Amino acid sequence: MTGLLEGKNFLVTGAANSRSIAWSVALAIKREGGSVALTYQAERLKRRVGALATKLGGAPMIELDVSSDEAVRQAIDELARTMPVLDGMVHSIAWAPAHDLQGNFVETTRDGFAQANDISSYSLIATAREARRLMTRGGAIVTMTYAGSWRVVPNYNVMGPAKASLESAVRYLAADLGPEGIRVNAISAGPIATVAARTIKDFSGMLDLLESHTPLRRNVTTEEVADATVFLLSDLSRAITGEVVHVDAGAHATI
Ligand code: 0WE
Repeated sequence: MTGLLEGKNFLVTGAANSRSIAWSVALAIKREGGSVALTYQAERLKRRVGALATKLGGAPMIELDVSSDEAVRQAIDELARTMPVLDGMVHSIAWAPAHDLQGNFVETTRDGFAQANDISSYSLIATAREARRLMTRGGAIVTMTYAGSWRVVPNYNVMGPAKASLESAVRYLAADLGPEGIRVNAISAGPIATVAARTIKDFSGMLDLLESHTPLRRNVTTEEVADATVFLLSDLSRAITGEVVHVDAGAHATI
């Protein structure tokens, strides 16, 4: 049995805990025979990500603060020591200040807007620019987005424009990096009760509603998002780039 990602090297960002989408992605890459390096945001998260890296059989761990160009450059330099050639990167990072994820969108703060775009969208550009240096035999970049980019989801607020910006960046990066054999795609996942999401007001009410209104009459799991990510990282998707794939039990078509 050979896996879809046999002999390939991947950088997976955003695995903060065992409920993170990125953690399921790391497990799925490993299952398909790929090698994984994990990033952690800062020293205070190193132990938690370290436990995940151990479960992956001792995956390399790299500190990555996406808010600094210099830190991103250094992180990829460090990655090059264990993975001189990279075949793909998974970007699973988003953040906005909690006060901008509730109330009226019209009250969105200038600073919250800037931070949401910096951490949730510009970070894809910055990491792609540096990762590209190691993607010398081509490869694939996959990021995570959400339908709040194109339809109004109560309380998603400032993250909506940030995800719209991210999806647009996917298309521009796909155009830029396509000639060197690097594909860039996004997965638009349905809502999942990750640690970050569970802090959100009325999140479980949204999951309940979807359960009765999606075509598949259910919500999605991180494992299902991970399997679609494996597809976009693998040669099975070799002619797909600049695309946003919905992994949402069909919600985009009906809700
Ligand atoms: O992109 C997201 C959420 C990302 C996120 C979550 C938090 C919570 C803690 C970004 N920033 C923060 N900042 C915090 O302080 N999702 C797709 C999940 C999500 O978040 C929502 C949703 C859904 C779905 C917020 C409101 C409404 C729906």
